[in-house]
Order: sequence, then structure tokens, then C-alpha cells
Amino acid sequence: MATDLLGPSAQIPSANSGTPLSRLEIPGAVAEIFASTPIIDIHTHLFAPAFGKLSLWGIDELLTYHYLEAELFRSTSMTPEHYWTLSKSAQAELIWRTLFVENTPISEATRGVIAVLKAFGLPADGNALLEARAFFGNQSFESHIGRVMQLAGISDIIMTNDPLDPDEAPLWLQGVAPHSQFHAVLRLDRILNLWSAHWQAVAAQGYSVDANASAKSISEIRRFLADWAKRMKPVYMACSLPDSFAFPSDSINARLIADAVLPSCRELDLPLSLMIGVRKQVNPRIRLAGDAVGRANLEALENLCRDFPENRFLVSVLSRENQHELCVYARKFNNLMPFGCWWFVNNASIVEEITRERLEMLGSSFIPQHSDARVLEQVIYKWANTRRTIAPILAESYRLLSADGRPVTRIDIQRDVTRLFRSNAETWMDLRRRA
Ligand code: FIX
Ligand code: ZN
Repeated sequence: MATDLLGPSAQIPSANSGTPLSRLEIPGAVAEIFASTPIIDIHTHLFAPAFGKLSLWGIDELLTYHYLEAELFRSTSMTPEHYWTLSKSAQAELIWRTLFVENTPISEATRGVIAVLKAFGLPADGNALLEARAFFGNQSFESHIGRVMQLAGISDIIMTNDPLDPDEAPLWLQGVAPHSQFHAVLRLDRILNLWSAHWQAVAAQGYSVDANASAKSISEIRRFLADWAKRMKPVYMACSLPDSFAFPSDSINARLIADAVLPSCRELDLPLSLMIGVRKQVNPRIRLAGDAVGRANLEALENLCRDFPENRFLVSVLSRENQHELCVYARKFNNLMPFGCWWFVNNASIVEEITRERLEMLGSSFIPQHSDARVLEQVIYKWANTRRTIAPILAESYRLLSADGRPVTRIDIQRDVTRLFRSNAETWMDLRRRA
């Protein structure tokens, strides 16, 4: 298993893998190959063990996930203000009682917790919380990570790392031991979206920048990015952008992207990941759960891909209405890689729709999914859901290909699954960047 995970992603075809599959054999072959191909999870909010308490895991963290907090506030009379005064364990107990006992856990996020309990052979009835706490309390995090990644069928976890985060940045400045399966990403939201609130934090790290992001600031930000790239060895730079994102424009955000971030990405040979369409904090009372979605004008992306052909753009869009446009733009620009069904579109009914049109329009030249996991064990259900939802859609593509006159073999299926969930990512980002 280890060599498969780390070596080139090509799999050794078995004896009969070149034999054409019958229409009835295709779904089983797809499900089997999908289950046995380790996935590279290209976007998460997980941390390697070296980041200590930043790494969230265990039942209380699973229950207080912001997806569940959003659902809690629809089913409880408790105010958010009161909820935030509770301890983590009291919050978890309220969510368990409200969403898993007093109501049936049928939403995608509540079903996820049930699936995690099942994966560890834990009960899911009313008293499950105590038993789950005892179970997770007995795990050593290091070995637990290995088991969770095995259960999820993933080989690599790509983190989200913020050089201005007050808890995380000091750890990097002290020096963080690398981990072979966790890869860093240089996340730039505070710099690109909240410059007025965070330029002083950049200055405090020793870079002479100013509130207007003047020309001097631009070269200093490039120095900042180069220093952090040396420190983190990121596999890409990233930023989420609002639905109002416009490019080109004379906003600080657009200027920093054009004059600092894109040149640095070219110099460092790193893709830039743009996650477009979030409306931050439409309801700040519920904190992380308070973000929403808006349809973006993707002409900004068109301009970026056309005007910066030397840059690679890894893009995910939050609005359902933007998905088709993203697919079409990917047919126009080969420096654009669509990835994932992000956040509010990460529900089976919409993942089906998005994945079907991407297969029809892009073949296997996209990255279908990422987990966006914030709590370690979430990768178990998020990837089980992805395999369950996408395998039949892939199988349908092969049934149609076979019906159209070209037989399909296990070799075909293995090559496509490997490309979709491994080599597209490996080609776009150098996962073994340790020099
Ligand atoms: O910007 C992002 O990376 C988003 O994924 C997060 O901000 C969001 O809170 C989330 O967890 C979505 O699943
Ligand atoms: Zn995310």
C-alpha cells in the first residue's frame, strides 16, 4: 500500500484488466477501483500533529462543526449569544440532543457524524455520546491519523495555512517538522481581502508595507511571500474571494493579485487557488456558520486566465449557478483546473449534477472533489459520500461509451480514476516539494 501511495500514480494492471467489461460488470469494476485508489485531498482545514491544538479531532469537535451549528440554530430556541457562552462539551451535548435525539439526523452533515461512529464500530443511539467520548479519549493522535486516512482511502492531506493567523504563524516561525502526508498551502485571505485590517501584521513581521499597498508594499509583499514559501514549502497559494470579486479593478485586492501574488507564483512555480463566491458573515451572530453564497461574475476569472497565461489557476466556485460557466472557461483555458464541489454545493444532489456536466465537457481533465474537512474524522464520511455519489456517474459514462461502440476495460477505469483523484493534482502541484 505505502509504495502505491508514494510512487508514481500508475497502478499495475491485473491479468484480465485489458478485457472488455460487459454492461453489467462496469458499475462493480468502477466501485472497486474507486475504493482501492488512494485519493489526494487537495483542500482541507486539517493540520499535521506538529500543530498541536490546531488539529481538531474527536466527537466534540465533530458535533460542533459549523455546518451542524447552522442546523442547530434552526431547531433550538437558544440564542447564538447564549450558545457561545457554553463550554465545548456543553455545546456538543446540545447539538447531539437537538439534532440526533430530538430530531432524525437526515441532513448530509448529521449523517456524516453517524457514518463516522459506524466506521469505528460505535453505537449511534441516544447514549452514543458518552461511549464515543471514551473511545476517542483512548486514541493516540499519531496512530489515529493513520487509521483515519486508511478508512477514508486518502494518501495525502493538503492543509490551509495562514501566515497571519495569531495561533498558527508563531509555530511556523519557530519551525514545524514536515509530515510526509500533510502538505502546506499559503493562504492569503487576510492579505488580499482584509488588507486594511491586516497590513500592520505584515509590517510587524518586518516588512515595510503601508495601508495603501503602495509600490514599495508590493515588492515587500513579494519578499513576504518568498520568505513564507521557503518556510512552508507550499504546494499552492490560495484565497477565497467574494461574489463581488472583479478583475481587473483598482481595488487593493486586484492590484495585489496582479502585481505581487501572480508574479510570485510564476517565480515559485506554484498554482494559485481561487475559491470564488462566498458572502462572508451575512449573519455574524453564528460566526463561522454565518457565511453565505452569491453568484459571481466569472468574467474576472476569464480575464485572469487570458491575461496571465503563465499562471496556473486551481478554481472552485461556491454558487450552483456558476458551475456551468466554470466548466466552459476550463474548455477555453488550459491554465484553469476546476476542482471540488465546495461547501454549499457539496451535497449529493448537486455533486451529481456538477460531476456529470464536468465529465461531459472536460472528460477526466478536472479534480472532482476535495473534503474541506475541519475535523480529522470528517474525511471518512466526506470521501465515502464522494465515492458513493461519483462512482455511478462514472459508470454511466462508461456504459454510454460502450453503447456508442468502444469497449471499456479496467485499465481505462483505473487510468481515469487515478487521473481524476491523483495525477491531475500531482501534475499541477509538486507534492514531494521538500528540497
Ligand atoms: O474558505 C474556505 O476555505 C471555506 O472552505 C471555509 O471558510 C468554510 O468555513 C468551510 O469550512 C467550508 O466547508
Ligand atoms: Zn475550505
